[in-house]
Amino acid sequence: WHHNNCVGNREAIVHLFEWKWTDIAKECEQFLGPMGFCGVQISPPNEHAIVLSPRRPWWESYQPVSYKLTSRRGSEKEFVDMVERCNRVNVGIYADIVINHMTGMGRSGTGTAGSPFDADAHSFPGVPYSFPDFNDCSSCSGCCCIDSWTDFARVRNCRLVGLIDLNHKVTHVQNMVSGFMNHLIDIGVAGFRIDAAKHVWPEDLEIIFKKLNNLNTKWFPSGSKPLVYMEVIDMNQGGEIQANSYKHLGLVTDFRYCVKIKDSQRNLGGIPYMYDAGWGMLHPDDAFVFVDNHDNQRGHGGGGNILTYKKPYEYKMAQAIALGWPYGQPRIMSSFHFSDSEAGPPMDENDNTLDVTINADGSCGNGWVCEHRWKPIAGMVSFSKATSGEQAKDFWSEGNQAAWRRGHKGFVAMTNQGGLRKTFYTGLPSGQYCNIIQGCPTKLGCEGQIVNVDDNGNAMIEINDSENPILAIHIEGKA
Ligand code: ARE
Ligand code: CA
Repeated sequence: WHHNNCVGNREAIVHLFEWKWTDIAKECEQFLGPMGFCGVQISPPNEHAIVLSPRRPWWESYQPVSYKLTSRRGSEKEFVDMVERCNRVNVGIYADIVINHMTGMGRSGTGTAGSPFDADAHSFPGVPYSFPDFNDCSSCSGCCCIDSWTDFARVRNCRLVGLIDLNHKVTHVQNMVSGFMNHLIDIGVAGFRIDAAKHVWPEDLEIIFKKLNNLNTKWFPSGSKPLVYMEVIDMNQGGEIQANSYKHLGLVTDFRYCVKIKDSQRNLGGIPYMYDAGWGMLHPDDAFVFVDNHDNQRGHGGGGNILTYKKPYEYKMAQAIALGWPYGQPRIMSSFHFSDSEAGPPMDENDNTLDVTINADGSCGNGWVCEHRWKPIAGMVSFSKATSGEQAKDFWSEGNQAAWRRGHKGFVAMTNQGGLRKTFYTGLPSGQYCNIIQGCPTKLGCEGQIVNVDDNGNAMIEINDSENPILAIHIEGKA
């Protein structure tokens, strides 16, 4: 449950937040496969509630109604087609799954797949779940909500923001959840993000994970287990549940990394010191890391004060550090533009999610940000693939400038204070390399700056692009 199942040396997983399956299939073929992405984290694939007030917020997807694969993002048929087409171009699908709870109290009606439900009656015939499958309120206070973060029984048995809480000690629940996961595995997914894992007892998750099938051998080596990465928000608040208590079950999100990466972007000399065991951070080998996620980019999930697409200069540099400095399993956020933190994805007057359109310059239209297509970020994804497994060496920093190499596979430099002009040992074989921050080499040649590495592996490194003051070259990016 720790292996990322990436094909070859691919490393980066991109969260195509709220994208439709049809658009993801195209993106795998046209961009993600060729650029060296490992995979896509998709938004929850199963049936969820339809929320009309506020009008179709993004978070309705986190209110399950059944495990039928019809959601706002597409049908089961479209889902299967996406998984096949992405796998065919070596891009895995990592499904975000919501297994801690169903929808919230007060909601009833019909879900996105047409299943009736009534949360107050704990009735979900589409699974089916009924009263005995849920936690009662005996470990909770009057509200039955989570009103203490240090009482582990309340955190795990009571209702997260009013969402009715499944009891994973019930065999039927274990079977429904593992059955849902196995359905996805059999279709061909490579792994899972476990939403709200902190709210499920680790021993119950273990029972569920032990029931999982191996990955589909049409795409994966026989005996492969799905990757699981669990969402556990742990900011080292005294007495709260720790991310470390889930690491035996798979990778675990490290939200402290979001703070650390922001600090190191501000002060580049701090890059090698991001791992702070004293702050209770997960060891990098256990950590699932990101500059921002769909919650904290909009102040949900205890977030805020982190870097997002709204600060492009800082964001691109932080992302270059995240993909250039070896640390954990990296995920890249790909957003839709928002000002209202509740607002759902771009949609038409009938609430249908708009297509992701691609402009002539490779950027996205229709309200989609597509950070993953920003040249410095896409270039660094190719860097992460080319340098996978290589340690960082010869870290150099002076003032607010830094550089390092990745074995003999790649070299990065960046500056936060004007230009940089200096000779470095890059570790690379002699030749001409393309600064992939400005564009990867294509059939037409290198779009940006060319760097000449001499017979001794040295090169004159010059940075004078004030918008993207970063330079990165790697073994798969010869000019
Ligand atoms: C929505 C409404 C609520 C309403 C509820 C039920 O916003 O007002 O009560 O529906 O009707 C997302 C949104 C929620 C949304 C929910 C369901 O963020 O706003 O509620 O979907 O539609 C904790 C959890 C962590 C969780 C965050 C948000 O530990 O697991 O809260 N993150 C995941 C997802 C979210 C998603 C859910 C879980 C629910 O990534 O997108 O919610 O499936 C401290 C603690 C953290 C805590 C944090 C915030 O930092 O240490 O553990 O995170 O505070 O409380
Ligand atoms: Ca729970």
